[in-house]
Amino acid sequence: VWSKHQVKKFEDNEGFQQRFIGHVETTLARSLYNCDDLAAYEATSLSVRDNLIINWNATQQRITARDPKRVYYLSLEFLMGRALDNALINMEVEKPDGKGMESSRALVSKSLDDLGFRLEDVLEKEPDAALGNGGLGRLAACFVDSMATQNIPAWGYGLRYEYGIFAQKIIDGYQVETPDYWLNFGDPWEIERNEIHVPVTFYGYVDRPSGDTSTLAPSEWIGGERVLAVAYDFPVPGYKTSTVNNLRLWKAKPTTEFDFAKFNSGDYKNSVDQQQRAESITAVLYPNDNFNQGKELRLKQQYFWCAASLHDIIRRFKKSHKPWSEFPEQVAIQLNDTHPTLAVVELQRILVDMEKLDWHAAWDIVVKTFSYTNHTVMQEALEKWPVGLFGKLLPRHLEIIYDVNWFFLKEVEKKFPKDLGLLGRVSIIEEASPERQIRMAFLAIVGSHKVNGVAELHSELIKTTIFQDFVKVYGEKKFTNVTNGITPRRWLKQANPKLAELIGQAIDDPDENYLLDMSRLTELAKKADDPDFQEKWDKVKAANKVQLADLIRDINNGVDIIDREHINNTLFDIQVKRIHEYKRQQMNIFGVIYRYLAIKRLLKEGASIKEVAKKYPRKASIFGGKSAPGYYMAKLIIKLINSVAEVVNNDKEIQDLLKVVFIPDYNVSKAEIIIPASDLSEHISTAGTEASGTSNMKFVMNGGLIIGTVDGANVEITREIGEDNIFLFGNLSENVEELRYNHQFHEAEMPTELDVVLKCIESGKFCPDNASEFRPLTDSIKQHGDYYLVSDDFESYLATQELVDEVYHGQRQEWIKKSILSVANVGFFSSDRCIEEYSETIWNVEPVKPEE
Ligand code: 26W
Repeated sequence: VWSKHQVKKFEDNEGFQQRFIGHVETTLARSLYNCDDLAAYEATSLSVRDNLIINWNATQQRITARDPKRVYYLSLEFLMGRALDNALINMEVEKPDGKGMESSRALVSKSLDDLGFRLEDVLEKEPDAALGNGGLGRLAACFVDSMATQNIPAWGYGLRYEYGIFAQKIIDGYQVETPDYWLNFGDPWEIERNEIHVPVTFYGYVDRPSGDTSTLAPSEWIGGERVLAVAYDFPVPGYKTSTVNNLRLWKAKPTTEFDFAKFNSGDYKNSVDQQQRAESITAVLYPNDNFNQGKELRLKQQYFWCAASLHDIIRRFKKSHKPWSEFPEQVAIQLNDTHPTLAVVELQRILVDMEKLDWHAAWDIVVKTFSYTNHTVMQEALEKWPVGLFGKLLPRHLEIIYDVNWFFLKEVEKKFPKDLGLLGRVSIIEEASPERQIRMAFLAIVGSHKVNGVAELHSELIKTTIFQDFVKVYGEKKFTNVTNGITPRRWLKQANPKLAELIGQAIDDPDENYLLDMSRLTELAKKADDPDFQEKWDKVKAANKVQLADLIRDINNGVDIIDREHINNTLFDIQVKRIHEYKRQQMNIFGVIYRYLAIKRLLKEGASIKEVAKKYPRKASIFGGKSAPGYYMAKLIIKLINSVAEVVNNDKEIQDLLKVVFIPDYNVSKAEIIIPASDLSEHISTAGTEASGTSNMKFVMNGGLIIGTVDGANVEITREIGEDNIFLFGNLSENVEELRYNHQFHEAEMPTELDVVLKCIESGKFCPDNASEFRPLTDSIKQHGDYYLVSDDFESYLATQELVDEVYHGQRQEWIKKSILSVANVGFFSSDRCIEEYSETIWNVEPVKPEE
């Protein structure tokens, strides 16, 4: 009887249109006659969501029934971007001829057309879900896509920030932050689950009811402040599968409990205020990338999220009535950096205090459950919490950490009896002044069975630098590598549909099954020398460059910066990523200044523009990225880029040979336009500082070539695509320490090229009103030890850029061949490969496939 009443998915034009109109007229309470693109976006999303929810339910039921081991990916950031186009691509409907399935995108596009809307315009109405800073958050988004695609029973857990990463405006060349209130029109993709709410406690004190004084005995934490965590679910559809996984984000709400003590004392206002404060916990994403500020509210966010997520995970585990000892066979929890490390402590607290397990039995379960991914070696990014602040907010957790540390150090002492220095170095508690600090990375290592870095070089580096002593204690085996990857669905198919289609034709896979097995791209290599194919390849790139030129024109109030006539003859040289001194955008803009001055000098010496163009052919230098609001030097770099753009772009004498563009508010949806349009992209961090990088992979997957240092995943990209197809330069990471040491103790030795550039900046050429504006940037190199080694790498950077020009302008067919061969060998960097590696070597989980 019930099956008759089952909700049905839309399967054809008519079905979609019925749903769409239904949502317009009832859910949105509008009529089709006053339905604008925004309403059409909402109604389309709700219609698509209906289908996803049906598959979501089926997926969850299947998993409950089979009860396999599940993965929980804990990340404080999920940089999802837009959902609709991705859902349309991933979700399948039956082909009109009834022979098999196809992506629903064409169907929905056609249906919308009939109703008088253009899908492209409708898609543009969706705001980005920008709940992340950069690499780490986007990696989490790629991973949930791949886990769904591979039918891994996996949930993501995070926070539902009201404000994502700020929107960046550029005013007079300076970054200005404005709030990203992304939920303004409501979010059709979220399912509010008011019935799933978890109380979370802070502050208070610890009591031991047994009268036992040992902190190892079950204890009771009598909390002070209490808030509720309410679940919001976001469906995560896999590609060419009916699996729909879940991303659960928590929102903080006041409890319905009321502080009667305050109320009765007449302090009604304060009582309400305190409740209001609850919501501030999930109000805003911290906008720091690779920098630890140590704010109490951030610790509150972390505990709020870990406590709610663990409660949820344990509730689900308890449904299967298995003994606690089997918890690690049912549950794998991945810590995305140290941000969720409190979950380790919370699980131990639940097992000891609530479930009354023996301390050591509990700890054994904890360690088997967790694993930790490190994403950075930068000292200033490593999380540490002062014990005072921590103990006030989480008194019982502090006790547990001390006990964990005590047993850990005892173990170390047994193994290395005479090494007192070692004990101090590996202690989870740092004896620092003015106050002791908890080293979260060390806690994460001790509380996990596996620790991984995100690219081979990085994974080696953590073993020899920040975690060296832990290798001594635990041995090599605990430390492993899983090189990052990206989802080819979003970063090839969605961002670059023309290239995806051309590839499908070339390798005789029109249904684009290669997006599930990127090793099949190697078949492209056969075509690398085929002039017809090269021409088609080049045409796709040219079309994508036109789209980027359109975006740049729109940003510039409708005025073109890049000469339309010469787009396919202009090298698009792109660096888009968070602005950070270690990523060296300053070196890039110094290179641009050098080029500009060189062009000017040749002209002055009487060369014709044609002659100049031989040495310095057309180039557009394109930048984008946000700076942390409090990061002074990064903001100054943004200002310098904009100031240089102002001078260069308005210099008539150089006749469009060089253009400089800063694209404001770089985000996922802008990346989807920018990345497919690159000829060359820059990944030029000081060797040893960029853990992996993931945009490098995205650019290569879209047929762009790379100029880069021997750092992060650039190393493996080189190995996969071949060293002929990448432009590497600069010092190696093993020499960085010595080079830095030399800078400290010797007079700065400036290469003449850099000297010319720095002097020009200091002359006030780019800031006539305030000639010393950029002094901090030039001083950091000349006076303050050049920590990021710009002076050591600048000459080889310039020389390599010259080589780039020669190949791009002098041997275009060679260039295109390199581009094709790169894509042919980029398969390794699919995040599907990452998820396979995590599943096999860290999580020990298997797919749960839907029945065919
Ligand atoms: C505590 C402040 C803070 C905030 C964010 C510290 C550290 C972070 C992140 C771990 C920084 C980050 O996003 N790291 C990047 O992670 C990417 C995914 O693994 C790598 O590709 C990048 O190289 C790395 O910088």
